[in-house]
Formats: sequence, structure tokens, C-alpha cells
Amino acid sequence: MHTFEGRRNAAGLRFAVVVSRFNEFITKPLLEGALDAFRRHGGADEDVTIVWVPGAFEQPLVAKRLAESGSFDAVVCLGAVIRGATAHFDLVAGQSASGIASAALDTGVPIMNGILTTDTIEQAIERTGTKAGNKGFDVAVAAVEMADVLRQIPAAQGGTKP
Ligand code: INI
Repeated sequence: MHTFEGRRNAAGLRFAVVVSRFNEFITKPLLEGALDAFRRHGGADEDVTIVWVPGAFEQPLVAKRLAESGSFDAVVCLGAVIRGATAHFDLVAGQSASGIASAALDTGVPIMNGILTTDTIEQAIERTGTKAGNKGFDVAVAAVEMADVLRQIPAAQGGTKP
């Protein structure tokens, strides 16, 4: 029996974080949460690259470019789409999520979806370090795990070489 499970050790791993300026009062705490997660799991600040983009809609293109560069073990996307008064909420949220998923499958690099999609501002605030934790922290930990598990899976089974 062969079992692979990602370790939560970021030492030596390189990450890119794509973060939206739209709803910056939400995305800044998400970024802080992600950086906190990398540090708490042994990552080094110099191994983290941050790229700011206008909004969730732009995330997939930039995440894909970063993944294709071969310079990162995982990419983390951080943003917030809040339904509120946004008529095109479904369009922005849907395109962002499907673009992020496609970019990961196309490049073979883990690209984590840390784009909050909430009905209200309150729900978004709850996910940025208040009562529902910090989604940025959570997706960064998932990025560490994914980068490690892909390193473990032998190349013939679709993983990257250790
Ligand atoms: N971008 C977001 O990241 N969150 C939103 O809630 C949002 N709303 O509400 O429209 C949003 N729109 C901007 C979009 O992501 C693009 O930046 C814009 O359409 C330019 O392409």
C-alpha cells in the first residue's frame, strides 16, 4: 500500500500570492493571514512573492502566468466578491473560480482559491480573522500541503520530481 499525504512544512517552498485591490479592507487581512501561515509553518519571507491585481476577475490570468514561470511550488489567490449591491456577482465569482481551477489543471501547479464569495460584508469580515477564522491562513496551509504532496508523488503517477 502506498499512501501520500502532504506535510505542513513550508521550509524551502516558494509561493506566489495574488491579491485583489477590490474590497481591499477584506483582502489585506486575508494577505496577512496567508503570510502568517507561511511563517508559522517554517516558510521564509524571501520565498514569498506578492502580486496585486485589480479584482477577482483578473486573478486567473496572473495566477497562470506565475504558475507557468516554474518559480513557484504553489500559487495562492486572495480576493473577495461580495453580493451586496453587485449585479454581476455571479459572473465575477464564477469566472474567477473556474479560471483558477483551469489554470491549476493547465499548469500542473497548485493554485489555491482563496476568493471569498459572500452575500454580505459581515460574512466576509467573519472570514478575515474574526469568528470564522481567516480564509487566507487556511488556503496558505492548503498550499503548503499541496506543494508537498505533489513533490512526493512519483513523476510517473503525475507528480513533480522530489
Ligand atoms: N471584483 C472583486 O474582486 N470583487 C467584487 O466584489 C467585484 N464586484 O463587486 O464587482 C469585483 N469586480 C471587479 C472585477 O473583478 C474586475 O476587476 C473588473 O471587472 C475589471 O475587469
